[in-house]
Amino acid sequence: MSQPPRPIRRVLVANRGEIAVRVMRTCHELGKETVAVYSDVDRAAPHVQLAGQAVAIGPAPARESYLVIDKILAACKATGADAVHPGYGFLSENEDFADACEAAGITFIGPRAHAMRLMGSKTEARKTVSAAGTPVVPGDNGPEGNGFPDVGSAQAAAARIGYPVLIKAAAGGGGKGMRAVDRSEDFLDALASCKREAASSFGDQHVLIEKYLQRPRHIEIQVFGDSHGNCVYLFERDCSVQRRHQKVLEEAPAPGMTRERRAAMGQAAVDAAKAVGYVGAGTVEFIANQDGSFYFMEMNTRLQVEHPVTEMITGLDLVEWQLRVAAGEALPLRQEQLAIDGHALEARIYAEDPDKGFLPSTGKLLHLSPPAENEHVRVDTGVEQGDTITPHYDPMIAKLIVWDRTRDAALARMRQALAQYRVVGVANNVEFLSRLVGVPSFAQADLDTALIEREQANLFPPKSPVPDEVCLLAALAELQREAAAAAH
Ligand code: MV4
Repeated sequence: MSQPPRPIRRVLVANRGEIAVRVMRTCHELGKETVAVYSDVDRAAPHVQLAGQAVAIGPAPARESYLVIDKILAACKATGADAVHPGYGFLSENEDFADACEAAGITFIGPRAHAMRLMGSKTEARKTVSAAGTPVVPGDNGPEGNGFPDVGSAQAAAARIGYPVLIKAAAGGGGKGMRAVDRSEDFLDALASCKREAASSFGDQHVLIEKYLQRPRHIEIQVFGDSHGNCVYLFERDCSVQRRHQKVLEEAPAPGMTRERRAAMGQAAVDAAKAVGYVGAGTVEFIANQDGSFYFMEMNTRLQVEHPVTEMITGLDLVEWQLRVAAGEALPLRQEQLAIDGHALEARIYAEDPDKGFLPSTGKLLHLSPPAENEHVRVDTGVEQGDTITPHYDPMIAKLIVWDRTRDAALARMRQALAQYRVVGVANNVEFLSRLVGVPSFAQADLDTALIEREQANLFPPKSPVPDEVCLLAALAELQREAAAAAH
């Protein structure tokens, strides 16, 4: 298990946007050099400006640049990078990439491919963590654990579990291929429909059946393992506020969490991580009932988008921990030295149009003015005024993170920070987020994964027409801008 120390001097960040900037910042604080990789459209991007060296890796489409393992490895070789940080998304959970880095003698800042492989398959992950004692949703994966040979056995399993049940495509994920069934008389149609979708969407019609949790919450535990057998949990994040399985708002700690429940979930997460000898930053996702009972959903073997809320309540730098652990060091702190201080919220600022089904919005950021940063407000961004949001990548503008002593105080900070956020040039979700943090159920922490669905009336009020004087002022401002531009 223990590995000899592998000093890291120069880190190539195989990513772009806010996470590339964020990782480089910590690398520089630790005195490490950095290498950026960039596609043609990212040539002038902030992460390229920030890095010590930069390597062009090809055309804009990620499959021709950021996802090409050979290009990333060639960039490492060309710049003498001795480690790679994958960020999240792209190659961050690609086992072949992790293996290729190690084969090239380059430290992959993340877990070993073995852990990725085990946690990458939902059914394998369930088996592994269940054997470690981590609670999984009451359900049935079929006689051999990979689906039901016939309708009768599926129907019998549903009756044993007890309605309502959820039929899930075994090869599915992200909410695709799921059917909730309230009554036994609806089961056969739902089963047929789920199998059809599973076969067409995932090429595998196997399904599993679980007890359906109604009004669930998504609560995840940040875990960290080192190569000396140590593993700790850095408490929880509540990510229940989602839209179509995309997280919109995250917070830490989870409202209503008791000390006992936190310890139980933390231990269950550490047990799951230890079961695969997990090294590095990982997140164990649980689905929880309103009464607090919780069940393993999946384990993500990467640093998550929402890691800053954990950093804000623990005062730790998770990328620093990643670098230290990847270099073979032991975890900087033991479990009993970790504590929660205050409450943090994160809102994901996106170039998308809430009035058009959150369609991504591309274009030039004519004006971009985030709120001022201080000990209460943090803005992780990978774009600056004048940059263009392109259709090639996730249209994230920034992550807005706030912290204060209590949730109510943090909520007030978020409302204030959102009110100060100026984005002109692309449609964006700032006003939507402002409404979201204002709805009573969110303010009162009455959370579940259907909150946005349930609050449609408050979140999408009828649009009032733009008053004429506002149009006139906008036209005047535009004329003045054009005149000023022409004068230079
Ligand atoms: C569930 C569930 C209710 N009962 N499983 C959605 C995608 C995948 N992460 C698992 N998901 C769910 N599984 C049972 N037995 C409700 C969901 C679910 C959900 C879970 C977490 C976060 C957001 C969600 C949104 C819709 C449904």
